[in-house]
Parts: sequence; structure tokens; C-alpha cells
Amino acid sequence: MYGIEGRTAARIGSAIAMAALLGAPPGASAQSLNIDLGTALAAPDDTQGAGAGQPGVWNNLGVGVSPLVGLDGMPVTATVDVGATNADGNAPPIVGDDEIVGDDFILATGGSGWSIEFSSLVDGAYEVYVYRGDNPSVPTGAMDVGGVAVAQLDFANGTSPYSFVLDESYSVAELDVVGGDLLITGEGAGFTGLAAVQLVLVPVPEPAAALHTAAGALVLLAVGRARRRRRPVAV
Ligand SMILES: [Ca+2]
Ligand SMILES: [Ca+2]
Ligand SMILES: [Ca+2]
Repeated sequence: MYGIEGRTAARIGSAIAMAALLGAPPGASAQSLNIDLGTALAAPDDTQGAGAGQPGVWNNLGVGVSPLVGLDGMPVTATVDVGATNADGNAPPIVGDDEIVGDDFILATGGSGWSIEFSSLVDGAYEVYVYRGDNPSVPTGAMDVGGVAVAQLDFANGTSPYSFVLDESYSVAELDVVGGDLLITGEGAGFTGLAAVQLVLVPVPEPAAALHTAAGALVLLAVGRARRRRRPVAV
């Protein structure tokens, strides 16, 4: 009898361990990020979802290495290194909330180009949104977003006042982050710049959810069997 109980307990234990493993918080949601580039204006409001439709706290970044906060305002492990001539690009007048994103931007002069290098991101599939500034003299330049070529965004194709229009004021690249690193660059003659970046970590619900459900069913099954075995025999 003891042996059967022991094996049952072991089965329950392993099932619970598996469920805990599969149900463990992936820390994934913490890696979707809103990043406003340019320090001429303060960060956009938390309600600003921009092109990604992703409201949350915006990091307000200039040039150099910066820590990052997630959409909930809490620090994340990832950091970013922004390379540009300066973070002073601006495009007054400011007409509407969307221009808080587009009216300030990092600026590269003399064809030097700009770069945004993330480290220690959570690996996975991302949608990366990149935004031009609201200035006719400062296109993005031809971009490389984590190995994906993205055509230059410039004011000539844009809307007025500045608003979020796909392939006019912003573009989206889909890619996989491996090893925590993501490099975004822009190159072109004369002035180039970038106004904002949004990282959207794409959830992978199908296999994970199915496994999670299967593990949960296994636990219920094991517990149910154990209870039946433990039921006292009527005298
Ligand atoms: Ca800003
Ligand atoms: Ca403007
Ligand atoms: Ca900006």
C-alpha cells in the first residue's frame, strides 16, 4: 500500500512541478517598450499608444547609454545606447498630442547617421515601430532594423499635422531578437534622425497555452486519482 501511495505522490509532485514550470511568469510582458527620442520636449503622456496602439510609460531619451522602464514604469533589465550628433532635433509648432512624439528627435549631421543599440532584451519575436521626426529637413535615412531593411521615411510623404500613418510617419519591422541584442541604424546624406521607437514583444500563445492546459489537466487527474485511492473503505 505504501508503495502505491509513494508512486502516486511522486506522480502528483512531477505534475505540479511541470505545471509550475510551464505556468511560470515569462517576464515577457515587461519587454514591450515605448521610447521617445529627443529631449526638446518631455515624454509623451502614458495614454499615447502611437502607431502600435500600445499605451504606457514612455522613456524620454537623449544620446548615450540609458536604463529603461517598461510600460508599467518599472525598471527592466534591458538597456539602450543611442548614437547621434545630439538629441536636440525639434519641429515647432506643436499641433496636437501626436506631435509630442514627432516634434523632438535625435539628430545626426553631415551624413554621420544614427544608431540605437539595445542590450539584454528578452529573446523572442518583436514588432519594432520606428518614427520619423516632423521636420522636412530631417528624414530618417535608409534604415536597418535588426537586419530588416526599412525604407527612408521623410516629410514629403507625411501628413500634416503630424499623426501616425503607416509607411508615412512610421514603419514596422518584424524580427526575432536572439541573445538580447537589437541594433537599429539610419544612414543618409546630410541630416538624418529618428523621433521614437516602440518594441512590441509578440506573444506566443498557441503551444504554450496548450501545454499549460495539458499540464493543468494532468494535475487534476493525478489529484483525483489520489483522492479516490485515499477514500476510506466503508466498514
Ligand atoms: Ca522627448
Ligand atoms: Ca510640428
Ligand atoms: Ca520624439
